[in-house]
Amino acid sequence: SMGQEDIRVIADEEVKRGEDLALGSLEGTSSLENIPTLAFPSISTADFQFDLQKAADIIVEKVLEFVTKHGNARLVLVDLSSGSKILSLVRAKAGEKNIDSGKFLTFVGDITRLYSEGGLRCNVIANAANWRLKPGGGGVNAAIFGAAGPSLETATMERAGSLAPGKSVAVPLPSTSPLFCREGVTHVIHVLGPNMNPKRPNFLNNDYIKGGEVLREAYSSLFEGFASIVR
Ligand code: AR6
Repeated sequence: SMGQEDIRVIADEEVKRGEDLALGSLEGTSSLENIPTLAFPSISTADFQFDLQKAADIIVEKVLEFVTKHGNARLVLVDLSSGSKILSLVRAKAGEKNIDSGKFLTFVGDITRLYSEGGLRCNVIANAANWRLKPGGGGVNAAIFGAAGPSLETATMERAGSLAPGKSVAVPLPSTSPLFCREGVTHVIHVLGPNMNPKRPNFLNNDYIKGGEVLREAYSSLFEGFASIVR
């Protein structure tokens, strides 16, 4: 089942539902629900086979950079299972760096059902895309294109025909898309991460110097894209 896995113990869902009046004294409680939020999957760490430890370091580095710079926005790293290795690694590293748990959390659930099944409002979601920006191919890409319906493909093609590794493109969701109506998602940001899988295009052949650079660039591009949407 879906559940919050904050770095620290702040019961966001309780805060949101307002069940616990004592939490009402928390500063900014009522704004928590409306704070611009980006939900993102761990880019490149499944089908693209990027090393999890190295990816976790990069995620925490980039998240820290973002939360230090932007006051009124929140980032949520999502994965499907509570046994997710990348979520545990990131939680541990984020804890070490004392990242503000109101600005960054990890969450277990399907990124296409965060509000309807998890009660978590995210106005922007990121997709670990392929270079063609096409539906299918499995993973989170297939899930997002599937849940958004055909209008996402059309809207995406109006913005970009392809993506280079490390780059992203933000696509406004048509208001008819189920992701918009049901989940309250207004934008999908497609990101292309570095690929360490020999069976996929732009294979980096275990080059983690280049791979690390490209993954950092991917997160910078994603977070900047998010910042310019909510600015
Ligand atoms: N909700 C949340 N997280 C998910 C979901 C979901 N519905 N589905 C997968 N994840 P991957 P990559 C997590 O393989 O490694 C595609 O075929 C997953 O557990 O989707 O960047 C594209 O077309 C993992 O933590 O992306 C590309 O060709 C994370 O999302 C290629 O795979 C990313 O896993 C991209 O590979």
